[in-house]
Amino acid sequence: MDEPISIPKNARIFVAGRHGLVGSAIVSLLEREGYGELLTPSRAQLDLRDQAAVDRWFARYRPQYVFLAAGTVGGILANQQRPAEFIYDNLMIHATVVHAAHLYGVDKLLYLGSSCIYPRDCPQPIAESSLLSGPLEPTNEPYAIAKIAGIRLCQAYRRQYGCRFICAMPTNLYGPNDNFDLEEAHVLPALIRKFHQAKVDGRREVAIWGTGRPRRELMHVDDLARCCLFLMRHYDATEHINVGTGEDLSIHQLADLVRRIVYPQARLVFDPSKPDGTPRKCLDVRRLTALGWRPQIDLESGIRQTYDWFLSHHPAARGKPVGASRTA
Ligand code: GFB
Repeated sequence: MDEPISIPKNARIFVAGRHGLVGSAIVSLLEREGYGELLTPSRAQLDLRDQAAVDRWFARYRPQYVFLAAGTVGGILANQQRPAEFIYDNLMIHATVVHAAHLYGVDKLLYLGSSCIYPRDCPQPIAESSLLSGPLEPTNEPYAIAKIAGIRLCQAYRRQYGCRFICAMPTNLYGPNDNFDLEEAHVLPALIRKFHQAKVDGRREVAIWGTGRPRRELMHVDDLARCCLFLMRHYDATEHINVGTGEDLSIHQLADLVRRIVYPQARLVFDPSKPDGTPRKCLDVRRLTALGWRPQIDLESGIRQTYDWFLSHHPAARGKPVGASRTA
């Protein structure tokens, strides 16, 4: 393990993407840990795609640590419908923040990618070394290319300027503050909302996109937040590092688990006109576990907790319309 760094409680820490699933979990964790100088500009206060604005902001606030969790994100359909936004926004956000972090001498930056950076058909579980070893999954290629560019960006700044920029690749995530919009969401929030709505409407059938055969690994975002802080303290290497549970299940099994938790009387109906996406995505997490880190939240408890959050916080649970997906 690398020599741990101690981040002072009064360090100025920039969490980019504080309103998104990941950024909000990192902010909550840092607050619980007693960090008092968090910098969390909203999208309206700072457009992270604008280099001049980002430079001015860094010059003024001088962050010492950066968690780069901002981006345009979404599930399989959103990726297919808005490829230009997914590649442009993410390329720009990574570039402006990484460049400013170098210009203004940030002590350490953690960049968050995604497990979709890996080739569609690579050996499972997916080792870090599989990066760029084959063609990508077409449903999210623009997003994946932006995320791969982000890794290479951090590595290039590290090599040329000696910046302490590190890269973590989380698996599919879920938890409080997720996007529950049915067109935009990832599978788990979409399933929670669909089963809930069917229960409210008294409908028995719930539509599951695709064949149900693809396999996914899911991790609770609070585990990811803990891991991000752990990596900020303990990891300082060029190579990106996978973050996951190392366990996956089929979409059919996942839908059945959500059914049991939300609406046991429901029946699953598969809709093969919708895309399956990549057949399997399960990360090899041996590099992370060798550092001594393990997730704490099992999938069933995580889904129960997320459903409780949905019921108490989300307008859709009360039948109101829901909003947008950009996390910056
Ligand atoms: O989570 P998801 O949208 O994205 O879909 P990916 C995962 C699987 O769940 C696919 C199925 O096989 C979907 O067809 N699925 C079943 C559903 N019912 C639903 C539903 O109601 N909504 C959704 N969304 N899916 C994303 C990438 O891929 O993963 C992103 O597109 C990102 O770029 C993210 O990398 C982590 O896992 O296929």
